[in-house]
Amino acid sequence: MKKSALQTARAAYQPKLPVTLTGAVKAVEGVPTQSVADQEEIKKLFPNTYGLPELRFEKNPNPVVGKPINVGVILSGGQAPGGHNVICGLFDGIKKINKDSRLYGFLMGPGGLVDHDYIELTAPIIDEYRNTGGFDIIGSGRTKLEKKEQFDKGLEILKELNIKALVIIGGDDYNTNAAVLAEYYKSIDAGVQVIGCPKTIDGDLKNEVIEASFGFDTATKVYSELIGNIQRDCFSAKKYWHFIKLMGRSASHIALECALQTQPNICIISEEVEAKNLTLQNVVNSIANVVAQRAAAGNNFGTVLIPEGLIEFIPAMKSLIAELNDLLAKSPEFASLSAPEQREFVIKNLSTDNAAVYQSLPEGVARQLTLDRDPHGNVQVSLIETEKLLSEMVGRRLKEMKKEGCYNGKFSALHHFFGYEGRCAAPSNFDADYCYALGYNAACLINEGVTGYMSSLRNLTKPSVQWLAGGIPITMMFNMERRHGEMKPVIQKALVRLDGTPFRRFAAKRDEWALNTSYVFPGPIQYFGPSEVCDQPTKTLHYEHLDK
Ligand code: FBP
Repeated sequence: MKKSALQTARAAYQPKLPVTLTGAVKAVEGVPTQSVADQEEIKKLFPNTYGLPELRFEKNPNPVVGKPINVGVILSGGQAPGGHNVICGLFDGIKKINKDSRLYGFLMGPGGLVDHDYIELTAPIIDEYRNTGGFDIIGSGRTKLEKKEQFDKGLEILKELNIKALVIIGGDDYNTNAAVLAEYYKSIDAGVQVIGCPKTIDGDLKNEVIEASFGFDTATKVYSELIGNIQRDCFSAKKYWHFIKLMGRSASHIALECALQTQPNICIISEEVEAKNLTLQNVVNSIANVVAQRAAAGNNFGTVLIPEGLIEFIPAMKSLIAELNDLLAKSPEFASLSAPEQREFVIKNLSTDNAAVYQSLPEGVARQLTLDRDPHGNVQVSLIETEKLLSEMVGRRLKEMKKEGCYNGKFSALHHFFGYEGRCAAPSNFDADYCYALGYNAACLINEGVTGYMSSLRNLTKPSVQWLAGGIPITMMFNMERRHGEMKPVIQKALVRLDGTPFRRFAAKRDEWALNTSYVFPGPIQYFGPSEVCDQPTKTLHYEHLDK
């Protein structure tokens, strides 16, 4: 494939490892850990991998030469910038342990393990992908690894290739699967370690011990560039309201980070909508009020950021979606019905309140709510056109306000959805370094012989050489949640904290941003140049560190 000039220049970038990882390391054990909730239940489900200690790496003054080790790697879920560097770091890490170590990549996600689809990742292949965006080196997929038959089938190929450790790069769902797999392989003495790496542009795989998931930094920088460009256009033309939906299936971290970077007129935060028990109409009214106030000052333009997951956080909608999830999970016949029959089926089988909410929605949106769930039972919110739903309803509300004499402006809306534009961007310096170090660190965890751990780097607002490396038992992040109509142990998703500094900074400024036009235009990611332009972490990470 022909390379762009940037790709060629970027291939030469050498990610900066934390100092600790630049030589031989030894692991120092912390105290035994507990899951974040439902401890007794989770302990019972994970008898072999529950309660393990946190691990911190230190330099080892007495290194020993490691034995060659064969490792498998899987990319899973949505693409996130930096995935290739995790694999490059892992490759370099296992080669550093012993030059005869080998790396195998399972193709198109976890399904590749079950179907025995793989390639060996050799140095020439790895070198083609250093510091590039995308997951195309081995592809990704959303197959859920949860059944014993899948684990056993996977084990056949792992044994055949003499693979002693498997690295699963994924979000909360796939790291949940990694922990389940680690427990199973340990319980049958399979001799295969499983290590997870925190990936997702959504930024919702983080907690006290995992500071950030990779990809969030680059993706939010790309979206912020686009929002900035739109704001400059909107400020120049002064005639459109731009409704911009941003990816982030559940949490609003992406929307919040982009708001902090670009200072739009409005940004909705789903977690706040839920906490305040707002209805869809409340949200619409608040947007319409800002539109009216700006119109009164002669400004018939503006920007509204909408998190993709909003719909699931509106309490009435949440209850409707939860009931729909259960109903659809136990109604296989639903898929074969025609569209009108499906509507009738849903209305007939839902509780009265939820059926009323369902019927009150525009038909298109109601239908979008019943589309296929992903393999983890999640509604595919990226298919729901919330930006259009909101602008339509705002338009209607403004007409009423005109009649009431409290609005006298022009409202013309344009719609955007930013998601895929950022998921495969060339990783920022932060993500290039973070991902490479996550992969390299995973190799160190493998060398320690541990299983059921997530690769972890902390102190992320400091230059990468000062990051702290180690491993976190995945079961520590677990709680019990309802999935596909059943209670399951899963990694707790990190939602936007309304008491956290990132949200509080936004909340303190949003009224000013609503009425005054205070747009910021971040411009494109810079890979070369002064550190204050090239190496800044996200504002979210920066403000979260102020909370520590
Ligand atoms: P992950 O949680 O797997 O990282 O996916 C993130 C994401 O980009 C979400 O923001 C989005 O809702 C979803 O993937 C879309 O996935 P797909 O392209 O498979 O429909």
